[in-house]
Amino acid sequence: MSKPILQHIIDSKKEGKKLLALLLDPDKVNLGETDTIIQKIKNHADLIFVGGSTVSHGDTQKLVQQLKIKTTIPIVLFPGDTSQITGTADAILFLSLISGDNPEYLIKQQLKSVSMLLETTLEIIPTGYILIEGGVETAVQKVSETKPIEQDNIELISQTAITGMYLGKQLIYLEAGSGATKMVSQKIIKKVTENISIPLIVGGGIRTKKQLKMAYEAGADLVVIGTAFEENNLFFDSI
Ligand code: 1GP
Repeated sequence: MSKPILQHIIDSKKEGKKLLALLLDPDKVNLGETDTIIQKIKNHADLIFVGGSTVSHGDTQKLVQQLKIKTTIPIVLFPGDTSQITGTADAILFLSLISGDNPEYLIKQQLKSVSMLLETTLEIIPTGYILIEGGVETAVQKVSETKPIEQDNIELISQTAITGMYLGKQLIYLEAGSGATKMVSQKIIKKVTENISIPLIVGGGIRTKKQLKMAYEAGADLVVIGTAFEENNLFFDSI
């Protein structure tokens, strides 16, 4: 992929091509397994997201370095904390948790990261991150100390997404949380895509081929899969 990653996502949306990202949590990946992981996903995943709510810089850096040696699939940081920033990746989702009111995740972590980012060539992708209730209390809820928006509050979810777009975010990410028992509903995805013109990422609790299809059909441009692959590394073969 020679063009910048955001442009690739925008172009794919225009062409109606749906994208898939594998999320790897450095806490859960054994570095010896990276060859196998790449083998299992290479014909399926368009992007690899790396990040987690609690991982350290060292773990993230080692995993990204290993992946860069083994694959040309772009590596996008999906950091839970500034400490996870490493310049060896290709891009970073510069997240702002716009569904919550915790200044730490709205602006402070971002500000703390700037001196590090200035030292890298990472492509920086401004992303409005919206936490949706996913059936269980997920790590991101605990760490960010913010409440997710209830799934039936579609109007608020939609208006939050529009607010993110008006603030200049280039992507909106609807997140049910890793390991969610309930994915973001089709109704929500549909309503949000109808109201924003920027690409939409959906993740959290998508564990079957049927759910993946449901997310795409409702309008998701990019779907993120983490837990389903952790539990079954043949997951991508089934899609
Ligand atoms: C989490 O959206 C991602 O940030 C993926 O969630 O682990 O439930 O697939 P899962």
